[in-house]
Amino acid sequence: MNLIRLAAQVARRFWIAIVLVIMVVPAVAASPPNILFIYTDDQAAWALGHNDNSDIHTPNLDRLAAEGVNFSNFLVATPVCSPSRASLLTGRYGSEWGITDWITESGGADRRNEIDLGLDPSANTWVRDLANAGYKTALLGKWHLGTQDRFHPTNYGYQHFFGFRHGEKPENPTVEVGPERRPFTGLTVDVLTDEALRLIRERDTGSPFLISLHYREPHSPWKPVSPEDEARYADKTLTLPNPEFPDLDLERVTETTKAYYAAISGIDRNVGKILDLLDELNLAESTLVIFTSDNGYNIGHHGLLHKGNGGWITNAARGKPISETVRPNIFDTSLRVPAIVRWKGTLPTGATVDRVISSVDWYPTLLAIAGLALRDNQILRGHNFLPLLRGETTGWDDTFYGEYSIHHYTEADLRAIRTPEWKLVRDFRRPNHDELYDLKADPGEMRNLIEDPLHAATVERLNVFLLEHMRARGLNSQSRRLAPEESGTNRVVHSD
Ligand SMILES: [Ca+2]
Repeated sequence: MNLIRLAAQVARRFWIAIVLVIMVVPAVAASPPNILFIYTDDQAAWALGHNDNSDIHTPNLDRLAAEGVNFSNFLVATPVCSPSRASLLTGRYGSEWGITDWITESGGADRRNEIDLGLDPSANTWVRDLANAGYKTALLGKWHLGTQDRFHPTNYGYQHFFGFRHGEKPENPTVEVGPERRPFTGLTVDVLTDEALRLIRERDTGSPFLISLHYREPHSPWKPVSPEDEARYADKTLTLPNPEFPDLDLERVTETTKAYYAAISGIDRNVGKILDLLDELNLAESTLVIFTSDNGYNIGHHGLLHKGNGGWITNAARGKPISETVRPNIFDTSLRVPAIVRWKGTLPTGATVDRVISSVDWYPTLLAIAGLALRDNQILRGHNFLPLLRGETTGWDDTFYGEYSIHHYTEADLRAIRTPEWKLVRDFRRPNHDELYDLKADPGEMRNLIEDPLHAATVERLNVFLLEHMRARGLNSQSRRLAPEESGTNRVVHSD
């Protein structure tokens, strides 16, 4: 009897212990998932089938969205490469690291020499946090946060680098592999995918992996693409965003859009290979797949071609240098990127989240997904959106802050505050270039209301809001870029 009573007591305590453990375990999977972070270059949210584009062929990405959570308002902090990538990795704004425009390898008539500029290697990155927690980490593809050795991706938490420190051609790339720079034959998008497939096949089964797959596509130049991807659009009549825009160069808009779509279909074809392999290896439920990009894009939107440093794609601008036609901007089309998160068996499927998310929100979210805590007193500008991924809808602030201090081609210091109703863009460098958009009545941002006396009080209110937002975070209204006399020297400019 005593033995039976003792056994019952032990069993009761055991179950109580089990219940307590369940209560204190964070609301993530028991073991951290593999993370496949697919990051394209210059990909607008509007250029995907599941985002209501019936012209483009993206069946694999559409499948990913159908099996995961799709964000319809995911914005990047700065609408060009390098500062956006800095915001992704550090959870802070590019200006805080002295990176406000895309980093150039060489100077020129209309751009500065920034070969010695890069992300501060002492910056906290979520990649390093994951590596320290036992993840096997790899970066495949484009880096663009400094070309000098001290800015090498392996100094920021990536254990394996197979890629290029700056841009690369769409075909026959030269890829840095360990100490070598090795020539490859074939399309760059295919070459990077082959390496991702190899890493997944040869993974260390005792550790979770992080593979950051940073495709160079669909960045210009778009061609060559594979014949099958090109053929899809050759004879297709496209729906153009705003063909009535005055003097729009419709021929160029059409040809550019076709090339852009073909490059994205090339990405889609490769994403399909990876999703198939995850299924084949039974890794779909233990691998979180993310698909997103570093900035949005315009092809005829607002009469522009390109991103935050877009230039007029009008007949009058044809043949003119960029410096004469560039239109610095922080339009939603330049900011809004695709964002899909799939975690089979853990997150909802086929869900769409329309809350406003920023690229600075990735850092705390990825740590939460991996079950890791932030450092004490760590400065981060973003917030953990894992609750939104799980379907929770309360407690999220939709205020968005964006910045772009352009200094190649032209100069402007754009700072924006965006609420669900309004967007105010201030240009702290150029007088009379501020903008106000009524996002409810004019989501396409076609009517700048900054001079409308009816909205003077709104401008004033938003301006106070913007300045307070910046002041509270110590953010600058001016760029921290290299002065002209410093170009080409060995100085790295920090924000402190
Ligand atoms: Ca980019």
